[in-house]
Amino acid sequence: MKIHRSVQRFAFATAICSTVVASAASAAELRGWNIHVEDYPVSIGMESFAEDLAEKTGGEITAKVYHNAVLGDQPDAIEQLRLGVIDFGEFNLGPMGQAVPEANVTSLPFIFSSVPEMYELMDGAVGEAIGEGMKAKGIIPLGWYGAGARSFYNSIQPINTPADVEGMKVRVMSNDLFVKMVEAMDGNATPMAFGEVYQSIKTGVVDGAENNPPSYESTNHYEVAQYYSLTEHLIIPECLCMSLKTWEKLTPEQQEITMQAGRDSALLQRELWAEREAASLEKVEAGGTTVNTVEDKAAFQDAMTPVYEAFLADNPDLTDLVNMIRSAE
Ligand code: BDP
Repeated sequence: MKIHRSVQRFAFATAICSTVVASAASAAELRGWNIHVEDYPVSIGMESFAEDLAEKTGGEITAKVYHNAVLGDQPDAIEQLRLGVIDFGEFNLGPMGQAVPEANVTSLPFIFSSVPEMYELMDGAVGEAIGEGMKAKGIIPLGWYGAGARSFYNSIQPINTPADVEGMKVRVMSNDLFVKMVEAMDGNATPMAFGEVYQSIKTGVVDGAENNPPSYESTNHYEVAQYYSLTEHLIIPECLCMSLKTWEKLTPEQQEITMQAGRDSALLQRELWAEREAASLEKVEAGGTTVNTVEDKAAFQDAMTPVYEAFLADNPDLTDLVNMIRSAE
């Protein structure tokens, strides 16, 4: 019911905006997409963004965050954002890569050497280049959120070498690059919606998946896949973004407030992220997960050579961006 009412309200406000003046945006309650549970660092960041917007615009802009992917799965939500059906959302640059080629560079395995390096580069020229690519596709980045490093987990055995992935059925996010990544280790990759993974592992449709500790924990995947191996093969940034269609309805002053609120919420989220990561690892270990470190990460990095070769052959214009990241100190 609530969703319907706000859709109607939004449609009404949109109609006014297009015929009267930009400030009519104040009549709409913005709809925000989020895939995570309510107490997740991303969710808390988004709620603080919504509160900030309302407060700093004196109630001219109000926003509601819809958690738990109730507004749809991530690839669909990105399309809806571009269409302006969803006003804002927090997205992983993995699924974003389908629409924004520049975002794909961050989905290359081991491209960032650490999470602090990722933040530094995203806050600088790399983030700017990716942001330009997003804008060209109708998406305005407001703040770069963090999602730590993703590692493999499964119900069969600890992973120590790429050969341990051979023949394993692994769920990946929707993006060809992740299929290629798993195939480079002779595993079988299945792209699948986040919300379907628990049941799929439980019923043996897949043997496991890969994600950061907070997502592995918050989804309870650790209950059904009790080997978590710290391969840390992907460090993919996330983005609090607004639809260009919504953005264009804001006054310059409202845009400035929105941008600042987005940046501030990212700083909060990054802080909360570090705490949650430690707490999640503790929780899954207490819940019976065996966590193993991976001594020979270079073996996994070497296995990714064909992924890079294919990517650069398909996207020669992204070579500079890839090199900009790889050459960072
Ligand atoms: C989480 C990301 C979320 C992705 C999810 C996934 O925060 O955006 O949808 O992984 O694996 O870490 O689908």
